Parts: sequence; C-alpha cells; structure tokens
Amino acid sequence: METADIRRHLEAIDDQGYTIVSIEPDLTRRLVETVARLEDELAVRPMMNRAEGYNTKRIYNLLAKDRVFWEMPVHEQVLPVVTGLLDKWAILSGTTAMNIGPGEDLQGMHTDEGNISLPRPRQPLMAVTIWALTDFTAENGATRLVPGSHRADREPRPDEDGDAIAAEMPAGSVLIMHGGTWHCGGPNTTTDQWRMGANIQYCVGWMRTQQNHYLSIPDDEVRAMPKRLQQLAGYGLHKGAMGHVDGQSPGAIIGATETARRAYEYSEERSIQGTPTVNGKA
Ligand SMILES: O=C(O)CCC(=O)C(=O)O
Repeated sequence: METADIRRHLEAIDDQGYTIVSIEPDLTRRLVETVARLEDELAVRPMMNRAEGYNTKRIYNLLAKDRVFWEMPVHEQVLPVVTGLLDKWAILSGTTAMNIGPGEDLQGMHTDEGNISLPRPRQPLMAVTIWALTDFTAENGATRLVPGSHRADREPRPDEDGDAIAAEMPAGSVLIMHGGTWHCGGPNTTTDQWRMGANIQYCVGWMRTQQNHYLSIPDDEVRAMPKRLQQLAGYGLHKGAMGHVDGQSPGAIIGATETARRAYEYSEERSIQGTPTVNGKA
C-alpha cells in the first residue's frame, strides 16, 4: 500500500474510528471455500450465547486450521494500516470466522478492548479487522458500528445501538477499526442468507492476547510460517525483551529459527554510550 493511502486510512480511523480497504477476489473466494469446508468437517454449531450467537457459526484459531488463513494477518492492504495505528511491534490477538445465519439477533454493542480497565478515551491498544467474505448488508447482519465512538469516555451498554450504522460493504472488503470503536454483529433479518466474515484482531505487543496462540497452534505449523507471521503470532520478543522464556524468544524454544533470538541482544555492548536503542530485531 502506498504511503499516501496508509496516511488517508489512518486519518479516517483517527476521525471516525474506522476505515475500509479491499482485497483481491481470488483470496476472498479461497477463504469462503475453506470456511465452508471447515464448518462441515468440524461440524461447527452455534455456541448459544449472546456474545457468540444463537445462529452464528464461529471458528476460532484460524491459523491452525488451514494455511490459507496465513495470508490474512500479513495482507499488504491491511497490515500497514494496523501497524500505523498500533506500532510495528503489534501482534495477533485472535483469528475468528463468524458466519451469521438467518434470524440471528443483534449481538450487543461492545468494543474488543472492553476487558481493559484503563480510562477512555486513549490510544488504541487493539486493531480490529473484520473481513467481509460475502456481501455485508444491513439485512444480513453487517457489522454495526458507532462512528466517532473511539473517542467516547466509556464502554457501551449492549443495548446502545441508537447511533450505529451498518457497515455495508461488498465481499472482499475489510473494515479496520480502532480497538475502542463501539461495534457488534448486526441482526440477520433474512430468511436465507448467511453473512460470512472473519475477525483478524491485533493488539500491542505487551498485552495479553484474546486467543492463546502458543497453546493453540502446533509447533510444526509455527516453524513453517514466514517470519512476519511468526512475529505476529507472538514468537518474537516485544522490543527485544518482553515475553522471553529463560532468556530466549518463544521462537527459539520451539526451533522456529526465523524468530529465534536471545533476549536483550540490543544491550550486548557492556558500556552505555549515548541513548540505548532497540535494535529492531523481534
Ligand atoms: O460479526 C461481526 O460483524 C462482529 C463480531 C464481533 O464484534 C465480535 O464477535 O466480537
């Protein structure tokens, strides 16, 4: 993505709390086919609660389910906006497919930062990317969001839908939100349409993630990932130090050589000369 486009999207997020980018139809098609196949193979059923839905099929931990999902977190139309919003040390917080079926209720307004007990408004600690794998319409459950709500000084109540708009967008669009933006899955009032989407969610590198990648992605799969995806899955070290295991990165522990590092490599010089800097290695 061009620098000017990244800036334009970041300005939109700063102003309204969200922006929308597009991805290529071929990837969208492969994602739809894979989600549909996994729903069958894994016999996915609604979780039967308000947060996860009564007629919504959810699949968590996508990176461990099929390698086609590896293309999402690093997508060049998405990741530069996310790292511009958070920083280059951002990691994945969760990867989830959500297929909202006919008759599904309004999910309930929330933010993905709702579990964070720090005063609002504040800088984003998460970035939420909702991928429209089929067309999102107001009728079939398009994500609802409240423009400008990232500046609100509190979290929403679940029934607070008054100022919300439906993020209607064609298949192949990705809604990128500030983690503090009020949003929810919309109600699906159709009788025959499934609204297939996915949430690829990121957070700052020092925060506890929503989904635990260390225990949910097999080590063999992590070792096969490209370096940037290993970093995003948390196998590097935040700023060269945080998250180490006995002085080594998680990648080093499982033999993922791309992200194998010693902690504090950046302070190898014995004497302090000038301002200490992080050497850019994850
Ligand atoms: O499905 C959507 O459009 C949004 C889902 C969501 O916000 C969530 O599950 O936390």
